[in-house]
Amino acid sequence: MTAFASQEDLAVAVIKGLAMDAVQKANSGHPGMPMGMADIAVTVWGRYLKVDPDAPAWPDRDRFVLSNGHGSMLLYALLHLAGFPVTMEDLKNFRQWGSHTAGHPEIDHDLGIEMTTGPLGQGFGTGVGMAIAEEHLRARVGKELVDHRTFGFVSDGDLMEGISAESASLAGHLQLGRLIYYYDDNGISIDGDTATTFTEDVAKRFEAVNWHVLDVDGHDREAIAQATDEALAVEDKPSLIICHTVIAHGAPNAQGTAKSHGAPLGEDEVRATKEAIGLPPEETFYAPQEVYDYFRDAMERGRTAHREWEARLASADGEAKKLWEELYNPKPVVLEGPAYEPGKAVATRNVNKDLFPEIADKVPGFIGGAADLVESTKTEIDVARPFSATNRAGRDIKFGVREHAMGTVTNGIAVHGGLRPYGATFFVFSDYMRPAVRLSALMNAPSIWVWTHDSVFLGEDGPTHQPIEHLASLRAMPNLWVIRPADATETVEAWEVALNRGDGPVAIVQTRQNVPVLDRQRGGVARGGYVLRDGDDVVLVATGSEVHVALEAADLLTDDGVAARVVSLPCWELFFAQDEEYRTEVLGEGIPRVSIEAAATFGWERIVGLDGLTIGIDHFGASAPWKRIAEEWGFTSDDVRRLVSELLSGR
Ligand SMILES: Cc1ncc(C[n+]2csc(CCOP(=O)(O)OP(=O)(O)O)c2C)c(N)n1
Ligand SMILES: [Mg+2]
Repeated sequence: MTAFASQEDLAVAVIKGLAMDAVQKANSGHPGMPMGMADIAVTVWGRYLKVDPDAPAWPDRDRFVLSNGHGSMLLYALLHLAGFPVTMEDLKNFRQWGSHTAGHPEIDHDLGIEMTTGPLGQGFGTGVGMAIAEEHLRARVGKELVDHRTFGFVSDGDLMEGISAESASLAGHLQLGRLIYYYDDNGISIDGDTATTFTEDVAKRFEAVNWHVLDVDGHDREAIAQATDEALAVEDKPSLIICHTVIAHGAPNAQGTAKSHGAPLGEDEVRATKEAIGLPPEETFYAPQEVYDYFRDAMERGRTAHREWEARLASADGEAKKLWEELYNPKPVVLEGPAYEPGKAVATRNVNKDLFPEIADKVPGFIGGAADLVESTKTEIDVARPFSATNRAGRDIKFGVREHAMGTVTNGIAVHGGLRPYGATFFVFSDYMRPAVRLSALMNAPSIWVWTHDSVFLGEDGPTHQPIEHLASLRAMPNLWVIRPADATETVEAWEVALNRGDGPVAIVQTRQNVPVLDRQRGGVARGGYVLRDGDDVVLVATGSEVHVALEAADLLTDDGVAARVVSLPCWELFFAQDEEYRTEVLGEGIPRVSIEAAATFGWERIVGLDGLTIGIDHFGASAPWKRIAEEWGFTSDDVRRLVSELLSGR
């Protein structure tokens, strides 16, 4: 075996070997990126990154985001060699059923896997969220306990995706100086040379949005280290280190080719590469003791930092310690809410404004903002003093008109830990956030999505602004709780549910228009649905503003001798999670069911059955005052009364 000039050279070669072998064994995966970024990775992990393999989730660790997550074998190799709980067996089971080493690394803080993507560009934005979380916590708690950086790897694909443009613009504006990204500028993406698709001047683009941009040979570790030192010294701008690299670096025939992006190199090329880079060609998964020793020494930096941090936490002054405890060991949240008079007209979005002072007080980690619609979403903590370059302690984040970034940044804050973030906009624009919402659900991230202007009843803004299929499509997303409260008090409960969910996202969907406050007991939202008014001839199941239509219709139906039950069903996911007894108690047995929701009827047959009646809107909206829309499309109590009578007489 060729002697390596340095331990770093050995580490780079071993990582390349592990990536090649794991992909070869799985007969699937991406060897090109891990080989092309191995020099950068060894520099960052070996010389800078502050993490503790014995305590992967230590809150003050540096964050390492792999936005080009297709290069997952790079991360798994690093985690394994550095002593995180990723075993050699895991590497050998790359991409196999039940292994820790999925094709794309999903979040797993116990293994040292930070949020990584997946859908290109999401990691970029999530890292921005992590950097915001760090700045904010450092301002609130103090740098004795919060003093870490966010490092990320990004690729051509990440930078081509629009979400990175939004996130970069926000990061530059907010002067997130503790964020450092390494751009794998290898000129290759799946379909070939990026000269055919991506010829913009990346350096100029990032400079234009207030980033500190550096340019290095991505295989020159001294140059990478020097650029990192410079990036660390610049505190008022995020840094992008453009690293010129060769994909599949070291593979005699495969390097520099698009083929090496996402397919095994082939036995012959793997052997030839091992020979070329000084690894024993006949060995697979080669990792000599020296390479573990090298990483163990490097990880000592993080272990020591962690020990010192524990000592500082133990001796922290009362105030900082107390806040730390509240942030990291939150107690269940009980919300009182304003005393809303039954019958009073209150748009459910308006509850946000009334309730936020109480939430902000009881949940010190509560932070978030809207995408330039705070006037409409009413999501305000202290908007006059937002989070900014000069006010890191601000708890209102002005996302600007950047819904994609708001989604991914909110996730970054959520998975950073310590904070309870929300992002708010019009419900129809949830489409612009959907990839991030899906990731929040997939990652069990407790992001709170606040979506106002929830139906055609937003009125005059017209069909482009009126959600139709959104409720159905979001209800179809696993692990997302979608709550559409019927009135102000249900909205208070919805917030309580959201703030107490630690293991996944909750969406709160709110009306623009006023709705009367229901005369009812608190409780019910947490069970997903409940009986508002009893009756045994027919069950009217509604959500949000249509609950009131159902109640009025039920009153009218008494004149026809029909006893209609009204069920408010603000959250399907929570309702389906109840035991059968409760569900039957609410929906009754053998009683005809009618659903009323001003949205696509898709899915309601799950509640009302195929012989039930679904009252909804299966076409796009219209621009008009909302009462007129309700009349035109059958959402008045008279309409419902008529339809229910027809249903019952047809039986
Ligand atoms: C949103 C999204 N679109 C498409 C893909 C599929 N995909 C994976 S990697 C990639 C591009 C690869 O080019 P680059 O980012 O430069 O990575 P490299 O080949 O240099 O490692 C694409 C299109 C994806 N993961 N996410
Ligand atoms: Mg590339």
